[in-house]
Amino acid sequence: MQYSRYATNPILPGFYPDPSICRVEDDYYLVTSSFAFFPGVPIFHSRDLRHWEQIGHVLTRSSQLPLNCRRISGGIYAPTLRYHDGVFYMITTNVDGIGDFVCTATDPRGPWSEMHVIENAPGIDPSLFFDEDGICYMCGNEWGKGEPWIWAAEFDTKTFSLKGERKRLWQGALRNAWAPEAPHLYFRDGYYYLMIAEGGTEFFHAVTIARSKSIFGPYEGFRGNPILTHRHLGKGYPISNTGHADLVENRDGSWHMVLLASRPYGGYHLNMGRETFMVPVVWEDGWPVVNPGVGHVDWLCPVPDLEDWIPPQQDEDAFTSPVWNHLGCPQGLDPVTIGENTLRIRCIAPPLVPEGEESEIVKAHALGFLGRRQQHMSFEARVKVSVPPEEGVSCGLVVLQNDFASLRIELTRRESGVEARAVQVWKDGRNGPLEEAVLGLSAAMETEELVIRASGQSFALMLGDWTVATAEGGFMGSESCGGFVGAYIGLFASGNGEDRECEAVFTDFHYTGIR
Ligand code: 6LW
Repeated sequence: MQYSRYATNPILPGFYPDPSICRVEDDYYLVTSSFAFFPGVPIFHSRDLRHWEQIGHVLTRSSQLPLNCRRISGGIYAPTLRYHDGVFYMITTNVDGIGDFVCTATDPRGPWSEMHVIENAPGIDPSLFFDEDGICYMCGNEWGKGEPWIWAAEFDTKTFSLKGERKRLWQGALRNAWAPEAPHLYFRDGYYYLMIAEGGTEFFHAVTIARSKSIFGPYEGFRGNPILTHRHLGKGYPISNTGHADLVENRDGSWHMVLLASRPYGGYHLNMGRETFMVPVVWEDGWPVVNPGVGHVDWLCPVPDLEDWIPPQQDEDAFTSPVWNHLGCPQGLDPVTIGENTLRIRCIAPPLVPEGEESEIVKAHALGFLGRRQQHMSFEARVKVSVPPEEGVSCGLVVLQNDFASLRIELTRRESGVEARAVQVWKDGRNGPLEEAVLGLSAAMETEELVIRASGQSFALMLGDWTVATAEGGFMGSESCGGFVGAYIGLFASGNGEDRECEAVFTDFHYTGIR
């Protein structure tokens, strides 16, 4: 490959799994999963495959994103993004009782349409494919009941419904395949290609492919499958879990693949969850070769010599930046009021972490939380916060993998004054009881600078320059606490069981990542 330019992997660091990409002339667009975070389905733009700008989200209204889930890893699974005849189509699954649906837009920056729910479309990971004659097909997976299959059917883009029967296409390259999912269809040189993921989204993840002369098959699996996996590289390899991929053809006829992978650190700990990576692809004898000459995903990804493009600068520390997310969809009175440099969070009832076994964190919909992804193994996050005058309320800074794994530094108003506490929440094993431990205590002022500093898995929970406690962070890896998300750095306030009118006020937030 003769390229002299490189993109740096991961192209989207932090929890950005299940990427899907499409190109319109010189512009590339990419979406990822978002689970129970709101707004949902972040969307990115690039013109050179090296720099990516988040241009917003697809699901920005509560009507598009009903989240009734009781877990952070519910909600929105794997979206696919496609463009046809002036219209962008985003198809995805809301696993909280909605199923597969499509939203459309003529401008990827929005507005996006309301959701069009698709009847009779089982499974997850739906995908659309527009054939050369303009006919659209939908494919997805059937998994869970009986044998797993990838299916496809003609899809009516006017009524957003399946036309005719669903046909079974392929069961994957592996005998007794585990989790054939993430199907995407492509057409090239007289063949329909069906690319999927197999092996499950963890260590055994892999990308496999089959092809057929006819869209509904029969599909012939590639003898060289899997075309990509890192499972043979062992758990010490710094890029793990490669899978769930999508292909894009560049203007010059070359191809790239975007995919999810994880970066374990400090042991086999995947705190940042699944991130978006990219690799070049060439076609040999009618089949794809991923990263030719290398055979796996690398830190650098050669890209075509596209015109230099610098995305508009965004201040990600400003609370108005699209990097910030709610947890659960705010309904009715939103406790979070966002100004550019000031964030106010009302001290509503639910504590940040549930006391019982069952998660309440997402059920609360309007939890007093706003967060952004942890994107680096080593980082520092700092924020100034003023604790409200009512006794019993808390506010603070948290690194949160899910409601069973977090580290936080918080201020609590007591009768005797303000107390700072460093707290760890964890479960002993995935099914063990929920534990909460106060790692350190300190007297504090009404307004403090809260700091979380991570040097790899060594975390310090601080008041300004004073370390209240330290902790090892490996317990926040998604491989041990389960689920599909990655760590967030969040600001929160709580009435600790009582709805209060008062608000915590946050200013001067700074996140600094150390690569
Ligand atoms: C997604 C599935 C998967 O729907 O994990 O990596 C699921 N693969 O394709 C959640 O991200």
